[in-house]
Amino acid sequence: MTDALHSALAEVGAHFQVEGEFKEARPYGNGHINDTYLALYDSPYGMRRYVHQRINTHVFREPEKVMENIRRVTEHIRHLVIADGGDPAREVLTLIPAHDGSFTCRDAFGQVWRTYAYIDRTQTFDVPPDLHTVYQAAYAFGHFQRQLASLPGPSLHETIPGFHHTPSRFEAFVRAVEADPLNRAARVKGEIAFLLRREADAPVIVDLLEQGRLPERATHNDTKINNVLFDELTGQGICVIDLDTVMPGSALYDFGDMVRAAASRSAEDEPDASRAGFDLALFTQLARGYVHATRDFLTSAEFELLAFSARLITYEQALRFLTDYLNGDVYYKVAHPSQNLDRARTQIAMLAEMEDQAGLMEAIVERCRNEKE
Ligand code: ADP
Ligand code: GN1
Ligand code: MG
Repeated sequence: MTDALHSALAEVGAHFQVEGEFKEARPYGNGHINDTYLALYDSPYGMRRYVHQRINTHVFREPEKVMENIRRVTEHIRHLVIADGGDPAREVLTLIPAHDGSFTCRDAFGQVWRTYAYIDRTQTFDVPPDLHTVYQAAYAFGHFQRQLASLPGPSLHETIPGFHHTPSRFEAFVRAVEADPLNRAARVKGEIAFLLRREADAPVIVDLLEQGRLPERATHNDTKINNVLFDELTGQGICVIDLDTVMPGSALYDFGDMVRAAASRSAEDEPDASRAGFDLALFTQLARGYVHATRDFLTSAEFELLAFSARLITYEQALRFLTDYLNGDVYYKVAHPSQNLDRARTQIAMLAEMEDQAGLMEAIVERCRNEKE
């Protein structure tokens, strides 16, 4: 850890009601938006670990609304876990208050930070190691959805307006193609044409939501597998994390994004697109885990669109990554100039394979609905 990072994080930590004395911190996780650090504190009762996160306020313009959503959601889940005889220290995130009683602080540069208790003896995976883990992740996201189904009103804040409004994502993509500020469009004509051809898919879910034919729910909206903590001993998916985008939406986008992220044959940014693609065996476990956790409360309309939702969100992510590539990498963190293009290409490869296997995907979802756990 550099001296600058050490003192910056020590200063951040001093704002929060942490136990012990700051020892060290290191960057943690692989998020594309916020900056996450694992910090160690020396207390008379042993080492204490906390997660300090700098919230990206270009993306989350109103961090106080993000924090109010997270506070409401974590409190609600904590009550459910306790009522269920579970462990509230492990099955839900614990926000650590600042000394002023709020849940954020600002550092010397005006950046906004929050702190969570670190949940020990857990692990996360960017790429799932086996089918059991995939089943567990899907079950955990389905269970999370069930927990939020009883969240008392009012509706959560919309922390990023139009986050999964696919038609708006399509329009932003078209604007980026037209503006082409870095003259990158000529290099990706095939990808652009592929995405333009699928415009008709974009409004399917938002239209049904608007017509009241799909229910609006409190949803997670960023269901990557690395947003589930797995118990190191049992391998069980015990806690859903990364709650910045919890807001009103469709369960379908959660299922779809989980499939996009976890049923992939490659890393999201695999540079060799020929290695990217969609894995039906992984999809089967995701469908099983999710359906087993949700089958008594999702509507038939939702079940019927589960397989389609995986294609739709993969399409949406391809639009978003290619938009950012064309715009000059202004949204997602990138480690090199073609990373957003690599990400877009893996999504396109997955989407093409999902389209070829659409019938099989539908049949798998249907079988999961009828099978016993
Ligand atoms: P990002 O927005 O950067 O993805 P996350 O909240 O998902 O931020 O955190 C990044 C990573 O840090 C996670 O994938 C997980 O490995 C780890 N992590 C975050 N919070 C905790 C926690 N409370 N306990 C244990 N690990 C955590
Ligand atoms: C971002 O922060 P992270 O890495 O969990 C993005 C998601 C994308 C994802 C793609 C707020 O999530 O929507 O699906 O990257 N989060 C935001 O990997 O835009
Ligand atoms: Mg995350």
